[in-house]
Amino acid sequence: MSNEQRATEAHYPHQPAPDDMMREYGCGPIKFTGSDDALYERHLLFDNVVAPADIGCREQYEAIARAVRDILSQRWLQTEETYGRVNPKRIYYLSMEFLIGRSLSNNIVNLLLEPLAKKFLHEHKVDELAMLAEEPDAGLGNGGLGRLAACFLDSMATMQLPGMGYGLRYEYGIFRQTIVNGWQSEQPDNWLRRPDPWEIERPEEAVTVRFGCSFEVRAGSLHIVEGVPSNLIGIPCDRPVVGYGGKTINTLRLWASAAPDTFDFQAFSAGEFVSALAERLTAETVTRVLYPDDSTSMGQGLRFVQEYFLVACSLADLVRRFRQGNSDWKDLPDKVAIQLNDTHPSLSVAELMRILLDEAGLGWDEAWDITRRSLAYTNHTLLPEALERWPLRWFELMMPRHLEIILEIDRRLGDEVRARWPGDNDRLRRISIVEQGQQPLVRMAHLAIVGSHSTNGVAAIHSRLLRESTVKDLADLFPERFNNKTNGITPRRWLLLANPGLASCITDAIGDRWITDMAELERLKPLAGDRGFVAAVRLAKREAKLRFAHWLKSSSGIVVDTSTIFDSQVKRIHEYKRQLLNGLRIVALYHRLKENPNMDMPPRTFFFSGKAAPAYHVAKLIIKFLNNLAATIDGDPAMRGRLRVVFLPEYCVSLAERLIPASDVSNQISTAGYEASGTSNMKFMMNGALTIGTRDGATIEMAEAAGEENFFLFGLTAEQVAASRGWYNPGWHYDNEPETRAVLDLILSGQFCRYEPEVVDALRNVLLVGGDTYRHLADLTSYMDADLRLQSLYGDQVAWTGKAILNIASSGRFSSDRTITDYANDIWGAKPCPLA
Ligand code: 26V
Repeated sequence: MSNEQRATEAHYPHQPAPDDMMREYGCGPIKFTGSDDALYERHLLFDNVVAPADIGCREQYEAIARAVRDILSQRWLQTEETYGRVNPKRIYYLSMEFLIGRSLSNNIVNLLLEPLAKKFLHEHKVDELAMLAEEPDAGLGNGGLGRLAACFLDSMATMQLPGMGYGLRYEYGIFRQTIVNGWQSEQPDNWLRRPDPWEIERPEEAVTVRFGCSFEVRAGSLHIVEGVPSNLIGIPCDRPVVGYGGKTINTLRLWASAAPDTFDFQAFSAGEFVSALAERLTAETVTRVLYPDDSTSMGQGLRFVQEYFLVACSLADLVRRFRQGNSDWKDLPDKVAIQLNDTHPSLSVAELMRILLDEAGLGWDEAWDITRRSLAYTNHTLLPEALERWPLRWFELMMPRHLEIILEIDRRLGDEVRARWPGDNDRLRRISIVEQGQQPLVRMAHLAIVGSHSTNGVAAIHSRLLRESTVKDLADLFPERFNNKTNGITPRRWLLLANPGLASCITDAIGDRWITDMAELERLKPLAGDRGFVAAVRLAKREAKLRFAHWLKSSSGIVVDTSTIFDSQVKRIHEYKRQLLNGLRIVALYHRLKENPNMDMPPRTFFFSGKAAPAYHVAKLIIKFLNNLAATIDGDPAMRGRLRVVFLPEYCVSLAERLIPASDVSNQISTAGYEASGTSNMKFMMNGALTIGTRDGATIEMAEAAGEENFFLFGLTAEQVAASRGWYNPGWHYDNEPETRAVLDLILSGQFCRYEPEVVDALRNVLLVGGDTYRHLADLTSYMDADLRLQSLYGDQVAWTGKAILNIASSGRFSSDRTITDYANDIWGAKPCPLA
């Protein structure tokens, strides 16, 4: 039996025989088996009209994806039909971002079709990797927040929860990144250039969104035409969300914007016909592109329109669905839970109030009670610059009725504060929804907290800081609303699919129940000292490294040595995430090797990957520095076989799926108190990497679960960072720590930036002159200490792998199934609704 066969059979010991499967999926005459390929061939011929001789990978991909869609479509319909009949409490996850990645292999795995699909591909001589690579990543998100939304959808479907995602169908997802002379360059991500087999457009369920003004696009930006009301149409584009086991298939509904079809072309002359078409284009610009900046919101009117568009379409849609099965508005909170993914959809508070007041005709108190009990809000960041505040003026122009409602909410909030803290005007000012000033602003987090029944952070430390500092006044007023829900990731995509070698190792040891019950992984703990299991896990890591190295070489020509430690940091580039601190560590190691060429140090390969917001200059500078560092080290013969730095362009879900399983070391080194949770930290842990990191976000809970002795923790705590705010001086570290000084001297000498003095100046500014806001220098020494501990442990592969196994075994808590269970029980009050 080949390894491949073993792996797939080990995954799915209960795989039904093909005929059973046809019955189980209710697919009637449709067949998708190794022997009958009618479905595939029909799609090849009829969808693309290609002769067999001219079929390329893209046609193969489309035909296979459509065949898989055929298989799931009846089940998809049955899911919605069941929800309509049973009328359970439904969960609506509203998010401006869903970072989905590819769907074909995920859907095949979740439908338990993998063994059949493999056989089929083999028989049809399909080059599997090339075929799968034809599917573009659906990059409808910036990073953690969007990927979390996608993991949550997977968990809800797998747990048979009646959950639906609502988002926007961006024509252009997160920009594509290339590196030119070390600098990031951005290209548009035209991911829908080719037909997308996963998308079902449903024009019959379109909704109308009303604005108090009109819009026109001039010189590439959206301008408001005051006082002329206008409409936009939201067209649903649905995508299937296949739960593991293929039982429940939920829906992700993405809205595409368009102009209303009522435009009377007859009434216009030929010249105006063209301008009328231009108006259609303006309407379509609303969902044209994802905003690529995840840390500043000010001044982007189009973003504001996008947010309102998402809210208005989604609430109209879910209210319609509610009304189909229910007659009393009072029942809304018992039938509907709306989760707001950050403040981006927090206009929902005002929109739901508007619907209940103006359309349902309820009184304020009843409408307010229903609104609050239906909505819940998740906060994902404490960075003040990322907390949304929108000019009140925009509300006035675009949605005057909503503004009226918000001001009334604010007035009542003020009454409550005055009653509890008479005369405390400072508190009143801090707490109110409208921030007074030259240009009054609406604080969206305040609106979301006041207008919902639950506010949660995404890791214990983050939820505490949120309560104790960021929105302390609101937490004092409504303490019972605040709670924590530590993030999680789906083990289907991030272990079963991304790391088949490790997955089958685990299944061989403890069976396959872990796939849907990650607490099972605890049973691996006793095996951390088992020679056979240690050897199997080592082998799986070696295979994953080889697989990655092979892909890297074939796709980019870069050759890496798999016998070196693969040490990775992959995430958005942000100062607080401190890719620069990692760079300083590498310079320190380089310096040590230069000073002492015979030093005993295990050879390392450092991987970086991540995108910088196009307007975030320091983040782009960090990318440049890392690339320069990579080039200098590459060009130094003395470093050959000892140190290597690789910056992988175009970080995306698919790249993460390749690199994470291959990594030995995970860097989670944010300035403590800044990373709300992190989720790549969990992906690395689940894939058997050891973490070197700070006590921040969910990394704290991961170390607790695995035992601190199985982690490499270092650096200031969040309390120490906060306490040093008044007196921190990076110069002290330069003056008093010889290695810190040597590292900075090397960088400032221009060693890594020859003929680029502006890069050196900018780095000096970030690290020294500008005060080193993110404490790079304060943490460098303890980072180097942790790194030494790590190096020495790596020398003992059995001990290293033992710790990796303890990490894997403790990673069950960080499954998004656990997170979703907690949301369902504590916030939503929702239960599974299995199909008959
Ligand atoms: C803010 C803005 C401002 C307006 C322009 C577009 C935009 C897009 C995103 C954001 C908020 C970003 C917040 C965020 O991504 N937080 C991350 O959430 C992850 C999931 O909870 C968490 O693991 C990360 O630690 C946290 O940084």
